[in-house]
Amino acid sequence: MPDRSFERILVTAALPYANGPIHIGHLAGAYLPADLYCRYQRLKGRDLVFICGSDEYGVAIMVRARAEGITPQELVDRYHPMIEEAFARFGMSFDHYGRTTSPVHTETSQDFFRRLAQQGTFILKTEQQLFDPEAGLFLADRFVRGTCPVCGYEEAYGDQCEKCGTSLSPLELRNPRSALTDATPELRETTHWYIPLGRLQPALERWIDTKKDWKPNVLGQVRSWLQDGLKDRAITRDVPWGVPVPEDVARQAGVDAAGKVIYVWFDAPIGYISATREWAARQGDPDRWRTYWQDAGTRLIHFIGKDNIVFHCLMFPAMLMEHGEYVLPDNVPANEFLNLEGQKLSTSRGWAVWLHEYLETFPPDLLRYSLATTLPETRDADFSWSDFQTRVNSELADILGNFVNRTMTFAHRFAGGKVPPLVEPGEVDRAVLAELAAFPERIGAAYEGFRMREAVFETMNLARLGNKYFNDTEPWHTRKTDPQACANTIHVSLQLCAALSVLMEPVLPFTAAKVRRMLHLEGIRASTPEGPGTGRGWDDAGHPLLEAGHPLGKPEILFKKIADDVIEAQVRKLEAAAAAPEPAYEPVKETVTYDDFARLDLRVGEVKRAEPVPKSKKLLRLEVDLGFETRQILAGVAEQMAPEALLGRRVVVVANLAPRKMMGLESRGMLLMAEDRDGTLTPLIAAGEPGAVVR
Ligand code: B3M
Ligand code: ZN
Repeated sequence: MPDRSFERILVTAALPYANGPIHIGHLAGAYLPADLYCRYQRLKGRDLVFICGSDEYGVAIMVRARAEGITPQELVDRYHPMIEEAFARFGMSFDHYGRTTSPVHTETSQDFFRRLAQQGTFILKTEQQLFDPEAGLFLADRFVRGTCPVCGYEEAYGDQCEKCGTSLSPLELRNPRSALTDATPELRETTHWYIPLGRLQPALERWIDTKKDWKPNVLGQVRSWLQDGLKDRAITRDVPWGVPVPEDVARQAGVDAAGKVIYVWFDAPIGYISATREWAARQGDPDRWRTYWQDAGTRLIHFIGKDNIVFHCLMFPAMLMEHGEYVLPDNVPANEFLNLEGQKLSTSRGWAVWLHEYLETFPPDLLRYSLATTLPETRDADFSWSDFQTRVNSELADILGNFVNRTMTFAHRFAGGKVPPLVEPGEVDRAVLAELAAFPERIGAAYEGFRMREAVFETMNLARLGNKYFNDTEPWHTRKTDPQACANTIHVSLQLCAALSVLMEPVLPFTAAKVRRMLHLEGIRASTPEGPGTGRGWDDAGHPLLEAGHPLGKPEILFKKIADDVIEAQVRKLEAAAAAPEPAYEPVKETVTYDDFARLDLRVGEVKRAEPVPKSKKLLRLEVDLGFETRQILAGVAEQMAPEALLGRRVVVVANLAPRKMMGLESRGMLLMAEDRDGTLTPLIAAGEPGAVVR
């Protein structure tokens, strides 16, 4: 723990991109450790706000939306609620889960940008950049591919060659081509705002030098960035998806703001601030966010994965420093990566365990526990299904579940379902109670130091202690030979169960609630924002929580053991997803002459209306503007595509196809679509005016 005193804690967990569901890699990197920490701190009685939300801008979102034939907004509208729901079912205890397409976020990031622009932080640079004439877009970041000038790899990205690792700028690529349309890009002039990280480096260095308690893996990366020397970074982009550059700022700079947006890594961390503002407004105290962001008594902590270190340890702090009214992060306990069954996670290869799928089969606590024991805190770690099974069966069931169950069973059979009084406790009884007293602080110190694995191991040690005590005092003998000793064993064991129900709460919140129900233990402070913020909490768990005579509820089984075939099914599912055979390419058809081809009349058309055909599962009814006329066209794609995916799009139409009747409607033409080997359909998006001839 840092020696500086603090009055409140603001915790953030990286905003996940809303371009896919959450998997165990995300959970192990940022979310689970953040949740363990926050639940612990709330039980400690600390004033804490826990913020997260969906990151909805950026190139990754655009590329994914394009691949699915939908708009970026449609994409994030699909994944944001899905992610939020999976997090909730997993027990993530956010005070607020926001999203960066919210109006509050637009305003907050524009205000931030404006303030830095007006005080002269930024530099404006006009440069030649690659422009895709077909898509009508500047090709930022990963939108360009080409040949690496260093190793000759032909699929290098505009910012990096993945073969040799060289970091590149798009202009260095040989034979560049657009990753969107495959067109050869042209050079065009464009102006952008830059944050002068070079100039800010000395201030950042002085600040980083005070961070002696940061994790070595984090400091190592930060030092190496600093050693290489920070480069000024463009913080605006010419893409159609993002927070617009404020018009007044652009006007003052003499730049046309049209089509310019704020770079996603500039707006995303501001998303933490916007979400805190939304939270404050919901609390009915709209200015309260300032206390957490702007009062020096705040301890700000960012939980992230290692790929986000530079942004949270250098870029965002530089922005906050320049703004001047914000606290800076106190710690950034970034984790390394989690592998799966010995291999790197790969969402494209299907080598991942998806949270929403996991939750269909198993309770959340089992994954929370098994992941918490294998978090990649100092180096990459591995999750395997067999390890998951061992953790559940040999630790949760055999140690924790067993201890609680035998205690409850004895209390019902031999103590009348009540807490028996502790009378003339023996040496062993007193020794165990003394040991218990040290647990809250020992486990707490591990949480404070971001050593979550250790914290969880120490928690389980309390259950281990309980089992050992139960075995050593042999209540199954003493109930006949020395009833008072037996009652004392039951009393002390019940106290350990009660303490466990508090101390296990960060990692096993659902199980903890179950144990407290069994014990009829009430008046415990909540580890979530919803429950009571007062009551007995973390430190009280070191002392007996139950009074003699307190009536107990029914014992329930806490953990069911997982059978081998259930685990084997999970492994097979994973392997099947990863080994799905490459489907064959369709063979090329018989050769045709140019004249055969030329008989086809292909035109650009704009889809003016798109709607399902009543009673038809397959058909969409489209009205397509061909310039010289508007046609009704029926497309058999309703099962693969929402009407909105086509609406407003310029597409390629076969204009001289003989009309056909379907479901009593006439179809006059056909849309050209690309069909991937897996059956995915993508409309051929055309440029040019409606009616333009395609040849
Ligand atoms: N969405 C990147 C990621 O998920 C990014 C984090 C933003 S935190 C402000 O890895
Ligand atoms: Zn290379």
